[in-house]
Amino acid sequence: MLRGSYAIVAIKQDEPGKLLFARNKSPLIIGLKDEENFIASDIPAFLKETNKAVILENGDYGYITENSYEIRNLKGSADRKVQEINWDAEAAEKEGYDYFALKEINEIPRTTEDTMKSLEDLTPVAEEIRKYSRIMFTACGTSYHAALYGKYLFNSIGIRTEAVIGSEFASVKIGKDDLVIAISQSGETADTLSAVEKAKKEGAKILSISNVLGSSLEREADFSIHTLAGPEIAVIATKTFSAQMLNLYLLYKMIKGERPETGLEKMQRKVLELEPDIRKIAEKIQEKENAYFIGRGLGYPLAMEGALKLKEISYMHAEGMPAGELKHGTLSLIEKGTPVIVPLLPEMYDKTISNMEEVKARGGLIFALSWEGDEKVGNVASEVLRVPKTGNEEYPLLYILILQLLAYHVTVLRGLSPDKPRNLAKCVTVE
Ligand code: F1P
Repeated sequence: MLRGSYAIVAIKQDEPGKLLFARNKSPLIIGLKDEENFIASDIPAFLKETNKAVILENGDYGYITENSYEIRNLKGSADRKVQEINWDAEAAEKEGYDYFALKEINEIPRTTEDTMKSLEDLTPVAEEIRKYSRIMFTACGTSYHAALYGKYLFNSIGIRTEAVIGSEFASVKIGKDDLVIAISQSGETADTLSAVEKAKKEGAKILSISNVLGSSLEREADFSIHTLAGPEIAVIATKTFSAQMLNLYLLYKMIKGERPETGLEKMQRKVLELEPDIRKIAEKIQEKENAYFIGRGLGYPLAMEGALKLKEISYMHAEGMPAGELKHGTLSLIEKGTPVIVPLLPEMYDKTISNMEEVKARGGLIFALSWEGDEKVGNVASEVLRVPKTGNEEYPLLYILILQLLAYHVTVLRGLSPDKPRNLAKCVTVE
């Protein structure tokens, strides 16, 4: 009699040693150990106990006891494999960090290193992408900002690419020659899954980019990229977002026939050293009511993400937008002391600087993200955070750490928990 998405575990009064379960479109996973079994909505819940997991599928129901389990399916057979999860249990612990969010931001260079080591896995995907006449990204929230970054990169090499928010996908016409790239760290976001369902009905092929092995999204997809960020516990996406961007960057480089920049993880480690300076800026921002993030080109998705991260966890009102849009309305809100954060890039540099001048003229406080050796920015910004000099496409992979650390520190300074923002969930399984 149940409809919609659910993952239920129940216990019968007269059989306390038996846990009954049923799932549809919401995650549910069995963990297997000798003389002890587990059932949870996510792998990290039992990872300390066991790395053997059975990922349940839509329509599965059954029971577990301490030493047995049975799975049936509403529509037919339910022969589910036991999978070995290669995440280590420590990855799901705080390891001395105050919050998971901080630990996970600090794990970005390691994720980059791991991703670079398995670069060849992306070669067949890059070849696949070339076959389609149009690429349609779909994703929600933070993952949508990765999609925007991918759209800018792919468009720059002549691939027709669009990015559509999952919940808006219903109004888009999809064709058989389209490849839909669905991005979701959890792989369970209902809006993204229904976009995929629609795209499949209309004949498109699906490539998924997700961080959770065996997620619903991965199972729906024709091809998948598994990001190597390991378990992400904080509600906000940090290392998974950076891993999504990195994978898109690597695909772009492969399609273009260029080698990716080496030493990205080293540069990211250098960026982490800026943390004391970032905290000082957070001290200046934390008492404000509003913050604006502006960027051009690849700086635009970053501006969007910087604002989302800040508002999600610090509850400060923040808006991200293309720098050129500022004068079309939002400039009226800039007054003395309004913080404006600018991820500056070599592309459209002078135009972005002139947008910064517009802000400065109204008394706005400009915090710029730039690189070592960029002199001009110092004349217009109140403070500059400088990353190692690299290329236009690579700066977002460095700047993101600053934006995440900024949101983190503003939040902690405001006495809030960056791991568990109110009203939000890690896995959004409702439309
Ligand atoms: C999408 C998302 C996250 C956000 C929050 C709520 O998740 O919007 O970006 O940080 O956790 O959900 P996903 O589709 O990437 O799993």
